[in-house]
Amino acid sequence: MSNRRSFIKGGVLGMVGTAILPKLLSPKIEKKNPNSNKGFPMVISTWEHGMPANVAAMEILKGGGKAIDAVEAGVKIPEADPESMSVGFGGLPDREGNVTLDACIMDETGNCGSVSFLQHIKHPISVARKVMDETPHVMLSGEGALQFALQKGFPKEDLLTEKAKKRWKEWLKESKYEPIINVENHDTIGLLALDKRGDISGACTTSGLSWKMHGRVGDSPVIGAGMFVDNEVGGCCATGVGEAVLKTLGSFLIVELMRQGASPQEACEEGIARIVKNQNYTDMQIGYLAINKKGEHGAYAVHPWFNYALHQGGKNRMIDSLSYLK
Ligand code: SD4
Repeated sequence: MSNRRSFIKGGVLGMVGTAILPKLLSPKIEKKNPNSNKGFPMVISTWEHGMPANVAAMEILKGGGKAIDAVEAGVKIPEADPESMSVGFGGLPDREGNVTLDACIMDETGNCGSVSFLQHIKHPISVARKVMDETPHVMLSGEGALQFALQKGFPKEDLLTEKAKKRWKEWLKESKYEPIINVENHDTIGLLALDKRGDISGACTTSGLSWKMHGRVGDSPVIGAGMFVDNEVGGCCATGVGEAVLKTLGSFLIVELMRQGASPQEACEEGIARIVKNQNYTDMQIGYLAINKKGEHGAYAVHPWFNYALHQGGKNRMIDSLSYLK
């Protein structure tokens, strides 16, 4: 534990360029990673809604399918589930009662697509996929993203369920906006997959922070913030208060740390260290998941009670993340 703390204090990137890095990132440190299961195919995703998402993604990988198809199929499960109140259909709305969605997807070639501030479409991840596959762009936002989705044949739907509406009405009584510490334990889904070929892809989709300002966009649709993949190195995704992730471009940072030799666990810890260094972290939760090409993974959060689903070695299970605050 003291090693982890001192690692965080020093900061991996602070060492880059000083030639200390290769020593710091020796295999000796990597062995301490409690999460260093190996092997692929694998799927990893945030929170409990990751369990059924992993199953859908693994179905594709087991049949020899591509990671990019697996990540899309996986996150569509919570997107369509009204009980998952922070993703897609049934997501909690903004202050004005609008469900606005953010999503991004990235494949093993570095291709990516994203939608932000999208309304009325149940599967923003599939719209993001179409942005990636069928346009020269990376991001479409708001009205333009909706127009594009409708042109592509996605149905226009009312995504505000009775249950979510009731919660919003309750909130309206006091209209108190505070960053949420994920007390509900079902949040943005970030999902990373490593297929049988050893290729990595990722997806991230959310209705964002509940009661947010209308028009607010979080980290989840921003490539490099909410999710990032570099097939030479690994992938990372984020959950939690998006502003903190955006300020540190967390997923890109973590993948770059792995490129420098950090294990996924070390890289996630440094990602969180960047946040707690400069931001008031006591009232916000952020969690990172990362994988590398070997099928090793890491997870770290500011607060305890971030958990994630790992499907690897024929077993799908929930794991509690390590955290900065104990
Ligand atoms: C956002 N990161 O919009 C998302 C929401 C989330 O825990 O993950 N909340 O900021």
